[in-house]
Amino acid sequence: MSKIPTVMTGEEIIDTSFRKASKVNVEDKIRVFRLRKTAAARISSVADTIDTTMRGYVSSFPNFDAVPRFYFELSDLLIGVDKIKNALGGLDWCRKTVKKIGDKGIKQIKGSRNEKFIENKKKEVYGRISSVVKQVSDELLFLSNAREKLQNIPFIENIPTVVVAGYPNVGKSLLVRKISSGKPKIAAYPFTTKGISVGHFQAGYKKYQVIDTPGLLDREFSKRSNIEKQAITALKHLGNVIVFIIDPTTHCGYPLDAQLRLLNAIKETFNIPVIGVENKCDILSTDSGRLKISALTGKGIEKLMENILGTLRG
Ligand SMILES: Nc1nc2c(ncn2[C@@H]2O[C@H](COP(=O)(O)OP(=O)(O)O)[C@@H](O)[C@H]2O)c(=O)[nH]1
Ligand SMILES: [Mg+2]
Repeated sequence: MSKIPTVMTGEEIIDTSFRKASKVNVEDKIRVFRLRKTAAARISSVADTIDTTMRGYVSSFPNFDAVPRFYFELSDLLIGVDKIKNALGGLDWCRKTVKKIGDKGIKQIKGSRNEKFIENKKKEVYGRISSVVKQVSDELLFLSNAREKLQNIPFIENIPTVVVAGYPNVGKSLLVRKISSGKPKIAAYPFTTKGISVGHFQAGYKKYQVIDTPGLLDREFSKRSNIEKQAITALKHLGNVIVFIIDPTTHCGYPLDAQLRLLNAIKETFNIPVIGVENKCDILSTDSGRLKISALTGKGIEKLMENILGTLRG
């Protein structure tokens, strides 16, 4: 997906294209021919600029029929995919209509030797083009806002994905960092002020993705706002396995029973495998029978990875 360029307002598009066209001049020794050719070339320039600009906008927006599901869900939730499609359809209509008006005007001008007619016709065509562009002002404004929002949606790939969940401070970020080969990318997250972090790791020839979604799977569901609930729904389409981290030391600040309740809620909400692990085993190692790791020292991580890969490979 290409970066979406800044979307201009209708007025800006009109100004830019008319200003550019005003610099176009065509020479001819005969005055009326010079005026005629110049008027035609200017109209053609205006129509081309508008056509190119709007085409550029349309092609820079992602093809929502092909984006990863999670991206689609979030776009739909935050902006509305149909609304984007309709607005882009409006731009297509606009550039085609502008082209038609331009072509027709040029034809009429080319058949005339009357200076006054040529000048008036050019003015008329300019006026009609302006009004068509103004008709998509709302769409342009909408797309300009949509662009901002889309750029904040982390682009998550369609590859096997491990979602890391658990209460705050249990060690999620540290684990994501520990098991990612590169540095996890932190992307702005549209639902909370926290960043979502996305890391990758490789096993054999296959690439996997591990993500930490602070603010989403780290609290009881009943306390969720509507938008968070929908974001959690979007997560359902994303993850192939959830690693739920428990901090038995409770240094994280949350009692063990609350952590276990959240674990159960997540198991009930998601119908994908959930692996419950106890972190910070360098401080406290219980006899719970759950997998024990230390994201700090790396202890148990290898075992966890085996477990994750075993689950992903089914
Ligand atoms: N002793 C110890 N501390 C840990 C371990 N994992 C995380 N921590 C610490 O716990 C705190 C919270 O970790 P963080 O990864 O930010 O938790 P998150 O809020 O779940 O992402 C940090 O101070 C970490 O250094 C661990 O295995 N052992
Ligand atoms: Mg964190």
